[in-house]
Amino acid sequence: MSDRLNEDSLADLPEGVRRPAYDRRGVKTGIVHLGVGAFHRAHQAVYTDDVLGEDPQWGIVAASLRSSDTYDALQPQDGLYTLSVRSKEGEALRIVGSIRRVIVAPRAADDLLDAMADPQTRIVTLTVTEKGYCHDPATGTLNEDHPDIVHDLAYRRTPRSAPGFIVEALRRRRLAGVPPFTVLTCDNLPSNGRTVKRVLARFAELVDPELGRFVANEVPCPSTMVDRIVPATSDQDRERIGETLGVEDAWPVVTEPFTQWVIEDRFPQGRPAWENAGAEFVTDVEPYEHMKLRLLNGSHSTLAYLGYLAGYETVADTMTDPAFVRLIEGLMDEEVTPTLHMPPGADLTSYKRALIERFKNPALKHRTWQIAMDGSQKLPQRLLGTVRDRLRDGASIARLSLGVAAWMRYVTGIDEKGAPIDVRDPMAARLRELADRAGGSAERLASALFGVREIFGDDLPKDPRFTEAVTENLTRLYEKGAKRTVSEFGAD
Ligand code: CS2
Repeated sequence: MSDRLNEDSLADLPEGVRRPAYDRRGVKTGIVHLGVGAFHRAHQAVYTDDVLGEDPQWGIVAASLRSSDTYDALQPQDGLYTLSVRSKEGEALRIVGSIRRVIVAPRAADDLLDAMADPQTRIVTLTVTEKGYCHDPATGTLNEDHPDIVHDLAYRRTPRSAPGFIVEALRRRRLAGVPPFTVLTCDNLPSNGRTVKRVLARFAELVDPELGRFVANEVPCPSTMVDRIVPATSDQDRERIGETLGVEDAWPVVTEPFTQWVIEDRFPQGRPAWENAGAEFVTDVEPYEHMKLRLLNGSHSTLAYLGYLAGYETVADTMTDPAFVRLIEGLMDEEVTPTLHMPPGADLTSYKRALIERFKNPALKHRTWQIAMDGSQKLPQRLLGTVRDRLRDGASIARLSLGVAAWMRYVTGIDEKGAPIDVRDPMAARLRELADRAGGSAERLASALFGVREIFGDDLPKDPRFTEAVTENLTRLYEKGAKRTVSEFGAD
C-alpha cells in the first residue's frame, strides 16, 4: 500500500472516511477553475463532488495562477485531498475527487488556454480573491495601469491575470465558432457577476472593440454568494489528518460544518445540478450577497483588526472576550441589519445567531492576521457600503467607524507594543508611507488615508459625519488601545 493518499491507497482508508462514490475514470472535464486555493477545495469542488455520480461530465481542471504548491502536492495524489469538517463535536473526514488535474498557469499558459477553449468546458469558475480582478475597489472598474493588465494586453498568449486568461480563451472560442463558457465568480465582491463582467468587457474592448461588445452582450456572468469559513491549513492539521487516514495527505483543507452557495440561474451552456448538493438557485443574488458581505465579512474584518491589535491570535480567541461579542452583536443588529432588504421568509435573527456560534467555533484556528490581509480590497464592500447607506438614512455609524479606524491603526505596520505587523496588502507600501508621514498623529493619519480614493471614493472623505467618527475612534485606539476601547464601547 502506498504511504500517500492517491487512487491506490483509496480502498484501504479507514471506514468512516467518505470517498468518491463514482468511478473517477469516467469523469470528463466540464469546468475550468482559476485559483485553486483552500476555499475552492472546501466549497465548489465539494458541491461538484456530490453530483458527479449523477452526471460525470462536470469534472474540474483547476489552475493556480501563481505558485506551484497545489500542483506539487496534488499531482502525486491523483488530485485527491481530504476535506476535514471540524466543530466542537469532533472531526469528519472525506476524500474529494472532483479535481481531475491541476495546471500551474505561469509555466503552462498554453495548456490552460487549451482547456478553457475546449468546447467540453462550459463553465469557468473563479476564486482569485478580491485583488485578482485587477479592479479599482471603490468603483469596480478595471485598473488599466495594473502591471498584470499592462502585461496581458501586450502578451496575449501568456497572460498572468484572470481577466487576461478569460478574455484570450473567449477570443479563441469565438474564432473557432464555439459558444462562450459561463463565467462564475465565487469571490466576495459586491455584485460579483456584474463586476467581473465589467472588468472582462473593458479588458476585451482594449484588445478589440468588437470583442468588447461580444463579451458585454454574449458572455453570461451570473452572480453568486459563497460562504464557508476555511482557515489556512496548518502543519498540525496535516499531521492529525495523516494519522487518522493512515497515509500522508500533503494538502488537506479544514473547514466548518456550515456551507452556503446562492447562484443566479443563468447557464445557457448547461450546469451541474448543484441544487442536489444544497446550492440555492435564485433570480437575484443581491440581497443574500449584502447579507453575507455586510454581516459575516464586515464583522470578520472588524474582529480581525481589533482582535489582532488586542493581542488575540484567532477569531475564536477574540470571541472569548464578551466585550467583543457585544460589539459584534451591536454592529450586526443596530448598524447592518437596518440596511438589508431580504426576501420574505429569510430569517436574519437565526442567521446572526448562527454567525456568532460560527465565529466561536474553537476547532477552527482562523488567524486574525489572515483575515486582516488585503483590507484595501475588502473595506469597500464589507464596511463602506453599509456606511453609505447609514449616512443616507441619517443613522449612527459608531461601530462601523471603529472597524475602519482599526484598519487604519493596523496598516501603520506597528502594533500597540511597538512591534512590527506583517501587513499583507497590494497597497501596503503606499499605506505605510502615508502612516510614516503622519508620525503617530491620529488626525493626520486619518486624513492621509481618507485621501486614498481607490478605497474611500470621492464622497466619504467629504462627509464630516464619517471623517469625524473615524478620527475619534482612531484617537481612542491610540490613547487606550484596542482592548480597552472595545470594553468601554457602549458601556456608558
Ligand atoms: C474572511 C473570508 O479572510 C477573510 O477575509 O472574511 O474568507 C470568510 O471566511 C469567508 O468569506 C466565509 O465565507
